[in-house]
Amino acid sequence: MDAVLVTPPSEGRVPLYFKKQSPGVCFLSSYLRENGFEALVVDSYLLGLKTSETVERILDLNPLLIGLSIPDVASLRPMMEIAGSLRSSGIDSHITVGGYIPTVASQELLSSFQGIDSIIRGEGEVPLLELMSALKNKRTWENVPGISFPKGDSSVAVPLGKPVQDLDQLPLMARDDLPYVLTSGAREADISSSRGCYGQCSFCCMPPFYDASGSREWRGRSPQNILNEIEFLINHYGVYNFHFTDENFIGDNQKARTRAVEFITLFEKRCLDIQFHVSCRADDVDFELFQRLKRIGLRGVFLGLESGVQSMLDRLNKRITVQKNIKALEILDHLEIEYFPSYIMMDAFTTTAEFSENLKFLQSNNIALHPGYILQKLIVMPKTKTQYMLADQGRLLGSFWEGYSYSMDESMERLYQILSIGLRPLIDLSNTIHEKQVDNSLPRATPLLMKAKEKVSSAAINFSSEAVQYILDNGSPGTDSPFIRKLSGKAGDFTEEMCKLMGLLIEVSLNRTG
Ligand code: B12
Ligand code: SF4
Repeated sequence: MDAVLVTPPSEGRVPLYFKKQSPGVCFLSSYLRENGFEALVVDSYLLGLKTSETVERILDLNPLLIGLSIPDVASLRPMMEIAGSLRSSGIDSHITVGGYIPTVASQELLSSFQGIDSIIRGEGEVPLLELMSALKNKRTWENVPGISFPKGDSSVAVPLGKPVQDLDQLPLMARDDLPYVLTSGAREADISSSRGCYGQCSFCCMPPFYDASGSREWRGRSPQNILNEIEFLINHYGVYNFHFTDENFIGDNQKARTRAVEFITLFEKRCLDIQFHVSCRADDVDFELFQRLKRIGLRGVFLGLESGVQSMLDRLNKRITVQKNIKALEILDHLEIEYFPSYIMMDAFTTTAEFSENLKFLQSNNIALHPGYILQKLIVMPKTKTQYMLADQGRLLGSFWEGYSYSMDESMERLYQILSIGLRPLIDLSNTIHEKQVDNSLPRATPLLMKAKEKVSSAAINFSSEAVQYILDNGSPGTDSPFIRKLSGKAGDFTEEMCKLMGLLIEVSLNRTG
């Protein structure tokens, strides 16, 4: 075997809806294959392999090159263990790492990550192929653009090459694990149709990743190239449900808008019976565009709302107004397109008044959101503007290796504790509904189910509003005070009622399919 590309094992249980292929390593694998090399993905995250099982698989394959993908900080420890075990087993393959973390933090990794030979920064296709060719032909690899490697007490970083401009030049991502996804995982195929993001949101890891990769510019595959992939997936795997994983499926510049319109026109002509989901910013939502997208199969939108409070949107550098967020919601509601908002309820500076305003925004816009979102604290990702801002203000806690954090003001901390206890039953219930939709024991979207979701969401919002009002009026109660017990009791009773309804729904849908 020439190359094995590995995704990190998960330390906890992976929910069904996360059991998907990893587009990054699948692109790398197909790019190497297209250029004449044998390449295989060992997707430990998807297949639920433990660290030791991952190491065994790699050792069995005994490849010339091992590529470890590290998308987030939590994956660092398992990947270090894998590299360490491989080395102590005596394997002499070249071990390289790539992905978001190695790209933005190559220095940190090289100074502490024993056992690896190199890091490939940025988008990996071209440099990985060059590295692979050099190893196979026993040439020097130390001059591959975008590679970093340890040298003596320090390290070398070869300047980046240009990222691939025309994404149509890349082969379609490898689909070896798609049958597993369709039978035992998310039951839909992920498609990556663009790269780059024009946003500058301070909390997001995309700007630092694309900056360190050589270009932030939005680049989209052509509509015909996407259609080819979808037809291939229908014909070979019988899949009709798709999820576009792009940061922004629509994009903001003229080129991107033109692609969206051409995409719609092409799919209108083909009349495929498909369903798909996309992600975008609220200011990408345009009535006419989304009306046409719905007609060709758009069923849901992952919408980057982030907040319903202007002061928070400004702090997050979202560069959008609350009115624009509302407008997007009105359009999607009007078109009856389901949406899943990305929402940040709290950052280091959120006040109880802002939290309360955020809840009112959710309530007044009838946002049926997963109750877990109410506990959504801003996560500090390494090398983001947020990390630097918190450090400047002396508010940053934790470290690169264990993950960063911060403390909020006392009343917000107390509120967070209360809500963590009180919302738990509603969160568990929502997770169960979601899992049952993915494994098909509940229908994906029926009016009754939408109603149930709305009820859960509004119960969670009411519960949270009561808690925040109590704190505003009386100060923070202890976690075992009568007030908290009353609130938890209410949530518990409500959950019981909803569980009965869910049981009924499951029976109805089983009878329908049975
Ligand atoms: C699809 C997706 C998933 C899929 C696939 C995951 C994966 N590893 O690809 C699933 C559903 C499994 C998933 C799960 C999770 N995800 Co996710 N996911 C995404 C999403 C939407 C798209 C990623 C993608 O396909 N990009 C396109 C490909 C082409 O780019 P790429 O993966 O970066 O790969 C390129 C380069 O990085 C490089 N590269 C990557 N790996 C390697 C390896 C080597 C050896 C080399 C040389 C190069 C290289 O080359 C690739 C090709 O050019 C992003 C958000 C986004 N829009 O980017 C979030 C995102 C990556 N996920 C994120 C998170 C937090 C998670 C979870 C922790 C969620 C959770 N709560 O459990 C898990 C962790 C999973 C894991 N350990 O892999 C965060 C990561 C944040 C961070 N950096 O800290 C992101 C950025 C979302 C966000 N904004 O918060 N995710
Ligand atoms: S949050 Fe969305 S719009 Fe903002 S930078 Fe990240 S991907 Fe871009």
